[in-house]
Amino acid sequence: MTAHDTTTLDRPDIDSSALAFFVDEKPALATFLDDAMTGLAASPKRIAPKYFYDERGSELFDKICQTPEYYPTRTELGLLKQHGADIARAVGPNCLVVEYGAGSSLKIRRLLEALDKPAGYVAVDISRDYLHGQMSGLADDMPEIAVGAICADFTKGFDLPAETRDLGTRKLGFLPGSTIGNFVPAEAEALLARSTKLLGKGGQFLIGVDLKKPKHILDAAYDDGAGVTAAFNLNLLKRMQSELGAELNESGFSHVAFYNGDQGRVEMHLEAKGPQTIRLEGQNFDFDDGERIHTESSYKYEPQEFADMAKKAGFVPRGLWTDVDGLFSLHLLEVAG
Ligand code: AVI
Repeated sequence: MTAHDTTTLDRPDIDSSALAFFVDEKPALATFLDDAMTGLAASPKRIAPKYFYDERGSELFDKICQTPEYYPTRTELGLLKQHGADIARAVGPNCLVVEYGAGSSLKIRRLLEALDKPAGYVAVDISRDYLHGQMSGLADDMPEIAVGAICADFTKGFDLPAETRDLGTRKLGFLPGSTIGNFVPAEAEALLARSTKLLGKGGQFLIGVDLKKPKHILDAAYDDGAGVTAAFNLNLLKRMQSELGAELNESGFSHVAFYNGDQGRVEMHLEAKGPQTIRLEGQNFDFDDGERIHTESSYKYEPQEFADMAKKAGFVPRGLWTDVDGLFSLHLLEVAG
């Protein structure tokens, strides 16, 4: 057995026939319980945004993307459609696309359709079953492209399997949705720097980055009128109750989201309405009235700011596409040297 396993060897329930490969690096899953205990004991209290995404959280995120206030998804899809030919020209033919995360397959489908004869596509995601389901569907729909998947935590680094060695003449990383914004800038830069090794000489990276903009637009995008984002944030408390057995009063907390211009980020918090206690594993975590749990930061970047970060990480900016309203950007970077 190598450093990774081919999942079909030990998961007979999974049919990988349409996939060129499915590699399971068996990423270590930090436990929700450990992280919740540590985060609630910290000051200020915090829980990492990755815990939003259980099944209900993922469904709520999909709904957020359809709210009129949350512009990133439709704007980025619009950019991929409008500038697909330019992106394809800049990238060149016969590339191997490596997607960091396996999010909305709509975006990758749009990109693969636009590119000039892409040789292959590899999705890397921590959520094994979701990854397998999404990628099998894509492989069925696009039989002309070799589609493979790697179950790994892309923030920690991963290797491409031997099956990709002869696929394409250069690599194109793809990280849409401004996922990069959910990392603090030093982590975002470190992620970019690590990716230069995987993408290699002449490798490129297409990254969706949300732009800085007037506060009222950002405040509304993260606090939609229908309350979907609020439900998404509060779902963390539901998960703590159902999965960790936490005792808490869900209606004793409210969703708070705002653009913090000094930090260049939208922050989401859960705020105590009056004194509250979360009891977890026999331990009480007390909240004063108005005390918050910081649940997410979503950094926004001016085009030049992001390009400067990319340069420090070892890339040369090669292309930039933004919409006419200045909401969202797509950066094409090339590994320097
Ligand atoms: C996944 N991520 C890029 C989203 C964002 O905009 O930071 C998550 C999200 N949080 C609230 N709305 C959307």
